[in-house]
Amino acid sequence: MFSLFPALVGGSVADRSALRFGDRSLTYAELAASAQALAARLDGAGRVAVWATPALETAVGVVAALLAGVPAVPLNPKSGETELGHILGDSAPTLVLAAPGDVLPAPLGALERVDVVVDAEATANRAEAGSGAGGPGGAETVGAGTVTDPAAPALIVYTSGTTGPPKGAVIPRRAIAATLDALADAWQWTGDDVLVHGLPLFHVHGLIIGVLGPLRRGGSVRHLGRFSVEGVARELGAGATMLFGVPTMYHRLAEALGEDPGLAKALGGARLLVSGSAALPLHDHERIGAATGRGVVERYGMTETLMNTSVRADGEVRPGTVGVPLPGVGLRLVEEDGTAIAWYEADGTPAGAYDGESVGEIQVRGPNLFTEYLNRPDATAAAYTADGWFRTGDMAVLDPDGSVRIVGRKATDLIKSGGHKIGAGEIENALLEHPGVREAAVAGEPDADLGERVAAWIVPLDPQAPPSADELADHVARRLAPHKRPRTVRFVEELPRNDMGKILKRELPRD
Ligand code: MCA
Ligand code: AMP
Repeated sequence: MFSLFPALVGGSVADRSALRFGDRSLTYAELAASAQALAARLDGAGRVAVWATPALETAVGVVAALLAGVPAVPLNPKSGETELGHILGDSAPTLVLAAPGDVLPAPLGALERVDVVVDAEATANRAEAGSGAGGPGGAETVGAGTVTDPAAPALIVYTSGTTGPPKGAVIPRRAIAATLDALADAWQWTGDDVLVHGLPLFHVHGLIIGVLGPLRRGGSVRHLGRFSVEGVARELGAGATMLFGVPTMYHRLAEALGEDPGLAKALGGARLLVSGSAALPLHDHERIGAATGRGVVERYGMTETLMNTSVRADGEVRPGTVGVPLPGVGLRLVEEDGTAIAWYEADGTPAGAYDGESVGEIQVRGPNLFTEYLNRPDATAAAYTADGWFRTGDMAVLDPDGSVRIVGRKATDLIKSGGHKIGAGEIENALLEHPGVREAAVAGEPDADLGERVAAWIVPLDPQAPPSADELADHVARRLAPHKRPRTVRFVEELPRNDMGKILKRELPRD
């Protein structure tokens, strides 16, 4: 029997808090009742879109879809019309799940809407009366999460590439279970843990690791709605044991430490502080370590692979490393010509001799991997080597103890800003649609807060009357998403190009 949420259907933690968003919360019994009632409604639906606001309804909607065995497509509620249109056209959902009060934009108007009704009291009563689709300890009826194929698609998460619109990574149920169980092993993560975070719920980090993770363990998650230093301090001071965040969030915590002695105490009292989605800079590691006496554990993953490596809870935190391969994950470093220079079997055994310094691309395989890019067999094939390893595009060296040290990435046209992956090509295309833009180039620039920020170089159609930087930022935010907007815009007379006409991004003028 394959079950994604044994705690949800098992009834052993029925009265424990499962989810809390602001002042609204659900126990496991209440979540089971709400989600199973909705699952009954979704049974037999094709794919379902989820309007993934940082709210209780998103978590309940996704759990319901998983219980019903129906693939869910989380949508960024700030997606602009071009991005939303692409995702809806590509994934072709049959309906959209949203909270009752949510106002959905035009591209969603054509879809049937199903409101996610979360009423703790009503659902608990229904569970008691046995009139729902199955109580927490009851028989596994509609989509109890135990009967479907582990290889069946669970989620389709859109992720940017270097060019073109985002691709839908099809994540099977097996990958979710495998990655969460591997993290449980690495982090000694149990049902007693209470996780706090303020991550968005349309990415792997916030949704799979940060919501489905606690639910698989039978533990609790307290979501802040939106990240704030105060919210983190409050929850860690009130019983939360773990914090998940992107480096930008840890940077903001590090900045606030000087002014807030309570924050250092709260962070110091956590069992585990985990950072991921981008590299946590040494300076922030050091500031947090010095003020709290606690190291920040880094783990390394990707939408397509879920989690690959982590510093273990009982391991040593060494800034700059993302830890060792997780149980079940095979990992190797490969040079440009295809030679593997370091190799870890899925059981953690190192194979072959590594020279201790050569840089190679990280390639992985294991049960944590996605199945395919939806409707993109070409891109799926290109993502794998002939012998079945997934090419991450991340470049790394290994420390003597096998810890992975990421040193860069192959594609210069991928930007990681605030932990969001952003493709330069996608933004260039959006900028070129602006009537005042003749040519556009986009690249990442170092940013103390965001890690990298999106920068654009624009050749205006009319040099005497170029569009304003704000107008271009709004244009991108409206079409794609606010986090993809250029934060720096430079107007130039021409873009540096090679003989083939390709833009030489390294030669773009920087201040
Ligand atoms: C600003 N805003 C605008 C505009 N300018 N809206 C429209 N048009 C504009 N021109 C709005 C934004 O919508 C937002 O609204 C607010 O102003 C601030 O936006 P922004 O500056 O982008 O936000 P920020 O303060 O810089 O956000 C920092 C952040 C955020 C909180 C760290 O970047 C974040 O949540 N990052 C997490 C990304 C993540 O989860 N990555 C995981 C993917 P409002 O105020 O209403 O919000 S990686 C992954 O999943 C893999 C597997 C892994 O390894 O983890
Ligand atoms: P995404 O496609 O949004 O899931 O982002 C995946 C990418 O984030 C990886 O390929 C890495 O480049 C980066 N990443 C994730 N975690 C880490 C980390 N702990 N340190 C450095 N880079 C990371």
